Amino acid sequence: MSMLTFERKYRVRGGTLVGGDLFDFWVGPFWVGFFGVTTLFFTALGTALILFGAAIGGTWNIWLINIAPPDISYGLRLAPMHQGGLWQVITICAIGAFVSWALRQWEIARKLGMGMHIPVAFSVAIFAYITLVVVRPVLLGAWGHGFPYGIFSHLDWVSNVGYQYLHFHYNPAHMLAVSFFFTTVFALSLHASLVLAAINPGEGETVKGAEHENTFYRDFIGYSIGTLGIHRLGLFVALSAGFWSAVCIVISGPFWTRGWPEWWTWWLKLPIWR
Ligand code: 07D
Ligand code: 07D
Repeated sequence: MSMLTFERKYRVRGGTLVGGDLFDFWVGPFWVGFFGVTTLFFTALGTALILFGAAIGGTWNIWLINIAPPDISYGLRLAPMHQGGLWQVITICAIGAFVSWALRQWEIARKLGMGMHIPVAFSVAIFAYITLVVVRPVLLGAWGHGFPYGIFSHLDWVSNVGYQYLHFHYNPAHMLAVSFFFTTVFALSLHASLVLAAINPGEGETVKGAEHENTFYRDFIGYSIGTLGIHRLGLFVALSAGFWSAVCIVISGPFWTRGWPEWWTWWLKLPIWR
């Protein structure tokens, strides 16, 4: 595979957290690293186990393949392979692969002398996943509270768990998470349209830069957050969405067992109404 001209400059040793020089090399465009090897290991094993689960699950329909967690009666014990044990090992593989991936990002960022924003951002997604399949099940006392691995079956889980709390939209942390998701899309659409408007104008027009971008917003609403600022804001709203998602599900069950609409009765009980 051909190498881009600038790539050679950055293909230097160092920055590894584990393994020293051992895995400090490239295969084609990919840097390998110790955590590249562990990612590959966990991904291959996890995928093979999903295929095994599909083979014994009675359908090869991609939408219907389902690998369910153990029955609640197993509590926090290991279950037999065919009764949820497979889900437990796949969960270990998934966590192994995601964490390895984040550590690989960490090593590459170190190698290039960059900030740790990328692994930190990905860690928030991993945090949400671990909250769903480890933290909440442990707090509730059974692995059976994790979500099943299947395209449609995991949707059923979200719907069922949502209705267990009557009306999940009344969960205040879910409100925050949803609002942050919407804000993220809003921020990206404003940012992307502004950048395209400046650097990709009609044919024959001069390409514009940050000055035009900032001036557009100053003329328009009297304020421009700036080129660096919009990315800070974007990362903040995106990570907040993931963070409040994790909060909204971990409080459902371990800390609030009734319907979410009922949580709002604190408002009616305020002394100011008496
Ligand atoms: C676009 C980056 C690329 C990633 C993609 C996902 C697999 C799974 C597994 C056959 C934005 C690749 C998918 C490797 C194959 C098997 C066994 C990211 C992009 C394209 N969900 N979810 C989807 C996952 C949860 C929910 C689609 C994963 C929670 C709802 C895809 C996880 C809850 C809807 C998918 C996870 C939940 C979906 C598109 C892990 C709350 C949809 C995802 C590891 C968070 C949508 C049929 C996407 C859909 C959808 C994957 C967890 C809710 C299959 C890997 C339990 C309501 N989820 N999901 O574009 O169409 O993400 O479902 O936590 O409506 Mg989900
Ligand atoms: C967990 C994914 C982690 C992914 C990782 C990486 C690979 C590799 C490889 C592509 C967190 C995986 C990578 C596999 C792929 C290649 C090559 C992301 C995760 C580590 N809800 N709700 C949320 C909305 C309702 C309910 C979150 C909206 C109903 C429950 C978000 C609506 C009821 C749970 C959200 C709505 C209900 C949620 C999800 C609207 C059902 C959760 C985002 C408009 C009747 C979940 C932590 C998220 C949660 C969650 C949005 C409706 C129930 C805020 C917009 C009323 C039970 N909902 N919801 O968490 O918080 O991403 O999970 O109606 O558990 Mg909800």
